[in-house]
Amino acid sequence: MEKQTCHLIGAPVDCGKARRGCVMGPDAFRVAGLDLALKDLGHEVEDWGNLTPQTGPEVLSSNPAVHGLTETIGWSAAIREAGHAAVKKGTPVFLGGDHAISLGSVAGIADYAQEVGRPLFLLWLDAHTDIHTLNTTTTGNLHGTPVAYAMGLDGFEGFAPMPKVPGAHICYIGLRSVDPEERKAVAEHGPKAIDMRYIDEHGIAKPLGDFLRKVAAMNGLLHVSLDVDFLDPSIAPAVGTTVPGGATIREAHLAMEMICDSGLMTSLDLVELNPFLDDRGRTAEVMVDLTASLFGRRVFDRDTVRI
Ligand code: 6HN
Ligand code: MN
Ligand code: MN
Ligand code: MN
Repeated sequence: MEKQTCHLIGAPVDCGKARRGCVMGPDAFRVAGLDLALKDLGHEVEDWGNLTPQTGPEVLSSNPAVHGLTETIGWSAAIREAGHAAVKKGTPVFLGGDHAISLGSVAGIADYAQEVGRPLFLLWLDAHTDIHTLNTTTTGNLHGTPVAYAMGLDGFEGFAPMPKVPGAHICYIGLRSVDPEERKAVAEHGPKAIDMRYIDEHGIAKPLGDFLRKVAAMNGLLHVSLDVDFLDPSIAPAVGTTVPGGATIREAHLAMEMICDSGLMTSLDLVELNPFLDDRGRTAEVMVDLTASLFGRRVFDRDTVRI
């Protein structure tokens, strides 16, 4: 792959759910050697350090379950601004933090996509659909909402409006925990939803390849959002929302290798790593290895492999 300038943006957001620990995520990625892995591949790395949230007036939701709203809005604004600045210079890599960081990261990239007149596509690698609105969430955990916000669904009062990403430009892979209201939203708004059963039956290459071809055909920008719980908990225990039956290490690497080969990815989120739950850093290391595959690490080039 062409050499990139990777802009590491630490977003230690921990208010998108009740269980604490993602605040340590950005530093765990650093300790696990993310910058060195990227430099070893010949890329340039600029580490922006960790952002802090903007401050603003208190915002209350009419849904009493919702918590951490004002802080999450402040984080979104800060991450959006940084993401927008970074994507003009290179490839932003947002280091979460819980998945609420994507309320900001996707908005910042969408602002840029609108400026350059290109469509934005989202590849959401996750056990969950994260498509609740502030009105449908029953846990009140805002890390379960960024896809709905990106699509422009109602119920995000208090958040700055963002350029909409149409459902047809969104592809989920890895799904295995979807709430009833989310099921309805997916059916109605039309993201492509690849669940684990589909992967069991057909593998990951076919649906991912189809989506990447569509992004290429439309000259799209591609934002990849990688939630730790996309992976099976046996290989990635350090996440608060483990769901059994996730992607294997090879399914995940194959996805990264295919995305890399496509040359389409323009920004990346690494989210939901909770180092407090990790087993001697192994989840952080798996995430760094996957990121390395995404940025070109290979066993062999495809033309060296002889069959
Ligand atoms: N994540 N649907 C559940 C909820 O609380 O709304 C889980 C959300 C998980 C969020 O994967 O980033
Ligand atoms: Mn998620
Ligand atoms: Mn998830
Ligand atoms: Mn829910």
